[in-house]
Amino acid sequence: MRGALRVSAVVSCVSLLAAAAVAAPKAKPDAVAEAAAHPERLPVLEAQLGIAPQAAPPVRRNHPAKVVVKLEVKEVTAELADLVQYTFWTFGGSVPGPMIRVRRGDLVELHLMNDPNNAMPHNIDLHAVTGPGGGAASTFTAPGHQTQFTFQALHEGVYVYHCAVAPVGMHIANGMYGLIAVEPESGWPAVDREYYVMQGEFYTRGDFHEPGLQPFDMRRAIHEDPAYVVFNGRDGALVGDRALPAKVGETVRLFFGNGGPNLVSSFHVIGEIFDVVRVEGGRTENRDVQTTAVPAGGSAVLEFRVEVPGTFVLVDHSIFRAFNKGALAMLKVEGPADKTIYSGQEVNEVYLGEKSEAAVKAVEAATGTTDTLQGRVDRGKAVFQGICSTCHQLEGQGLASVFPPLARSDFLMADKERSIGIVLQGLHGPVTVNGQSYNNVMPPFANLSDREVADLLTFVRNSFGNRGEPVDVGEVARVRASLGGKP
Ligand code: HEC
Ligand SMILES: [Cu+2]
Repeated sequence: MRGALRVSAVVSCVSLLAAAAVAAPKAKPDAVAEAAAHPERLPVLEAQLGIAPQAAPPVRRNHPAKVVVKLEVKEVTAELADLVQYTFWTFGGSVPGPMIRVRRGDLVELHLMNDPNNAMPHNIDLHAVTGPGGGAASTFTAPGHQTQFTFQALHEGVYVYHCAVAPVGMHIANGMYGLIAVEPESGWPAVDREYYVMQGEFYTRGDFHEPGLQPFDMRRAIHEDPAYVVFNGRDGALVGDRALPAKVGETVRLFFGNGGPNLVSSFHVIGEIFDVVRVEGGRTENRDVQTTAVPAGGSAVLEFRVEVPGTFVLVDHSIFRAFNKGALAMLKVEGPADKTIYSGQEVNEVYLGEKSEAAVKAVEAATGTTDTLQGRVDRGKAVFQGICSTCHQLEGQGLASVFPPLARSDFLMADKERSIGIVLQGLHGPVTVNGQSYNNVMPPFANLSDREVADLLTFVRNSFGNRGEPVDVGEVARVRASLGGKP
């Protein structure tokens, strides 16, 4: 509208040539062309890198520049999980490598240094590069050497970079990946917090949480059978004290990358919905998304506002990876509750349904089941097989380092009341069973009736090599009452 008015005013008094110039108001030249016109005149800037989980800061420039990025490759032995060590190959000493952030059109002068203490040659393939090997062809670097090349960031988006020296899969599996973000000329909308999270798998000889220094296992890698699927290079990198912080009302942007080397991530934040997903790290914006697929060697940008306080768990929704391989991180949101958006628990009371004592009695009357010890053990066995055996296994043998055994369990047999409490209340935190430590979560089974719990524990405490007195209904009722539950 304003442009049209100006044109008519100008045409009346100056030459047609000038009118044409005004009619097409001089657009700011495309940043790629602008930088290419006089590359030697570009200001030279040192890149400000982002060390995960902090994202690299926004570029905040309205002109192109030459950005100097220095990455040093380090082979380091560090923790992959508590008590588990691994020799990582890294850009910059950690997994993922530093996040790089430039503006579309920028020239990026990339320096790759290979620490003289390293054993392997390395290079870098940045998916933001247009050119052979994404830079790998120019950066093959032996230990104690450095290489350099320059590329122009032609496309906006968020790109993975990784090492591409043979065996490529092994270099990536050992942790050699990171993200480079190429902002559009005008940048991305401002948000309150930006974080940098990358998923990756680790193929160790030992299974999940098997302690000690674990070597890389090529067979497992070829079979795509990782022991670990983690965020930011370590089981528990972003949980507990290391959770990502935010406050109610803030907007959060996650730069999420998947180093792979093999698996596609089904990235999800439990209890949140992404307002915007920049699909595959490109320009397509999807909205109102629950779970986004991020391929190996790909990325996504997730934006959301946090409306209510609490702990929001970031997972790969291929869910065994989250609970059994480490693909779990936390966002801790503090601030006032909004009971309209989320009420919190409103009801928690006993619901017996068809399991009421009356129903049990009716079944007994009909089937002639009596309260002999054998009758109770048989009923207890049915409950065990229906519920407990899913985790503790059919013979009560448990599952190494995940579910403790009930068979010959010193912990179970040491304290009858405690075992009743465990069934009613569940159990979490570290426990030692037969000399092995476990630190996992057992959910509560308060919905079982007193008689079911009594029968169940009578069975468990007299099976799988255990020997103990029966547990009677009155004992369960007493423990339940002492826990504040309803009779
Ligand atoms: C969803 C999986 C799961 C189910 C189902 C489950 N448990 Fe557990 N149980 C666990 C975990 C995990 C632990 C260890 C918790 C910890 O590390 O603090 C555990 C610990 C225990 C312990 C104490 C440790 C030991 O081995 O003696 C007892 C006793 C026990 N469970 C009994 C039961 C009984 C009886 C049932 C059936 C009602 C049951 N559990 C159902 C997962 C489960
Ligand atoms: Cu490498």
